[in-house]
Amino acid sequence: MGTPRSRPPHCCGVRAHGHSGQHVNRPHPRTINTTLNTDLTAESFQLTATRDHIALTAADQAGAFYAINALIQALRTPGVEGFTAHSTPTYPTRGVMLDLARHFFGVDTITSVIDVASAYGLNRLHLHLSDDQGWRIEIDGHPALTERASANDVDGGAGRYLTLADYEAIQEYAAAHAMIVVPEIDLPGHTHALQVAYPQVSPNGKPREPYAGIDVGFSWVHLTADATWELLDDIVGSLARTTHGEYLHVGGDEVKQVSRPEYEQFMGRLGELVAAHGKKLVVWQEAAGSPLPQGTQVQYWTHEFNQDNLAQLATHTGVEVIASPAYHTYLDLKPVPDFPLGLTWAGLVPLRAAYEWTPAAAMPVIPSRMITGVETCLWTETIRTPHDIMTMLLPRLPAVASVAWGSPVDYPQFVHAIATHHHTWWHPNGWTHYPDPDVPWQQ
Ligand code: TNX
Repeated sequence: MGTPRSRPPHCCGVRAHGHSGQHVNRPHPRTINTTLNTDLTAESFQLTATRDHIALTAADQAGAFYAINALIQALRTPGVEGFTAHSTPTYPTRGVMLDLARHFFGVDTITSVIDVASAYGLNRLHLHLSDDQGWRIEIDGHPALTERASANDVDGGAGRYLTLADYEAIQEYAAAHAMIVVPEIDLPGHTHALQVAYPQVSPNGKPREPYAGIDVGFSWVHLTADATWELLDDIVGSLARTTHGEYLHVGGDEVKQVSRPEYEQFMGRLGELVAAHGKKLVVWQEAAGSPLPQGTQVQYWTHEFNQDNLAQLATHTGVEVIASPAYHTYLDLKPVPDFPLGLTWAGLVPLRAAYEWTPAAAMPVIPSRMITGVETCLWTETIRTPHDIMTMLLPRLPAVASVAWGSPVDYPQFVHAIATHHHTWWHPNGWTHYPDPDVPWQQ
């Protein structure tokens, strides 16, 4: 039996022993014991296998899911006859964000992202469902939103949107993979598409044409009009009723033409509205400093803006921070300068940068006790196909996931495991990946 080590299921999460030569002599256990132990830390598991016996102990459904993933991974590894593995994630929130607004992707693509993310122990799927280019989710009582504001992508593609049936199917699929869905409606900026459908919520009330470019920061809703708040009440109400999880993300980023006091008042009122509909709030970092309800999660994404409002977080109690620093976690940024896909506004994100970082060091302005999550983001201005998605996610998503789990940091071992254990099951699933030169790919 190997020595127990704290490793996540995704990062070569097993300590193997045994050796079988040419013909793989996989374990043939006679018994399997499974135990639920609710005294263990949430989402954790312990796993031991010998030739005759497998013992699996999990804290909950998520822990059992991760244990079984680790077991399958070990059974796929030639030469392994026995192993032990146990793991507890460092951060309770471990997310992946997919932008459906710049380019729309349907249920099949979203479920394949769930397959990848859940295999690497991520437990949150954040869907960016509205932006200047499109509105991507059906809202009860407002067919105009999806009829008028969803029919284009960046570059003028066909767009489309998730019906409420699609949304329910995605949430059920996510739940079966120990993931929860957090929908995002971005407010008060990034709202050009909303104003195409409802010009009465725009600052000047004038009609608008669909937008297919990639500029940011040029749109915002009228911050105080009754028309704005009546519509937002319906939108938040519909999302709250149809979302299984406890969080709604309401954006708050890149609002450039509005004064800070007006902005903070708007975000405060939006927080109250979300709370009135029974949900907690996630907001981008710009909203820190606004009067936010207890339990709000603030998502950090850039060091390029003034951080004074973030410093105020230290005085808040009951507010948490999710780490999404662009130069480590934005997988829409190119891994190398001449990469055909992706943006470069925050520099490059090579594999090593996605792997070797800590939330505390990446966000020096945030007290580390406030950091409860890590989330990787895939914005889709330049991402047009499911293959593009996988090319950007693999192999960098496993790298960010290992930070979220708090796995032991060993880059040579990580790239070796990607080449030997991981790559072999990406292929049968049809998942493309960037052939990163740091990884000793086989065949
Ligand atoms: C910044 S991150 C944005 C998005 C862009 C992304 C591109 C954030 C809150 N806003 O609108 O799509 O950069 O990397």
